[in-house]
Amino acid sequence: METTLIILKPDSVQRGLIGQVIGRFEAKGLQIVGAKLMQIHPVLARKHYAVHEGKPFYGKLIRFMTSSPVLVLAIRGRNAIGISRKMIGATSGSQADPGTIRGDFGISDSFNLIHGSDTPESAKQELTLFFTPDELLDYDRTIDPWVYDLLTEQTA
Ligand code: 3AN
Repeated sequence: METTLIILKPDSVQRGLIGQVIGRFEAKGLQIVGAKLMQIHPVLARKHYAVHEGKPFYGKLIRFMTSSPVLVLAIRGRNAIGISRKMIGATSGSQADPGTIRGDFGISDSFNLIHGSDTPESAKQELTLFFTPDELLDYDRTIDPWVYDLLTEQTA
């Protein structure tokens, strides 16, 4: 099982898209193990996007991410990182394939609705930035045998 950090960015919240986006992750079978609506402080935004410091779009990116509340999610499942990246689509709304979140809901190349961690290492680091350990909840779901095809010897 992997846990990944998803941020529904200010444009998702302002455009009233958060319900539809969360619904896609739920419908896929991924489990929400953490969620909070928050206004990102510039210090946190700069830590989260440290790899982009110095790039031409960096200042605008920090202003965008701190301009209005975001919904931060921790999402868990088998291959959750790769699956959620595929569901999110290419960085630019104008290039993202139909069927992806960015491809279906966005046009802008910088206001691109959603962030998802891209590797297990970045997921671990980003989850630590946005959630305390007690904000990530371990709980069983009765649907999991149906989501993951968990037939046992007894039931097969
Ligand atoms: P992704 O979110 O697809 O992994 P990253 O991590 O390369 O994309 O970029 C982080 C964020 O920086 C993007 N979500 C986008 O908001 C912004 N960004 C990246 N590249 C550009 C660009 N060329 N012009 C404007 N904004 C960009």
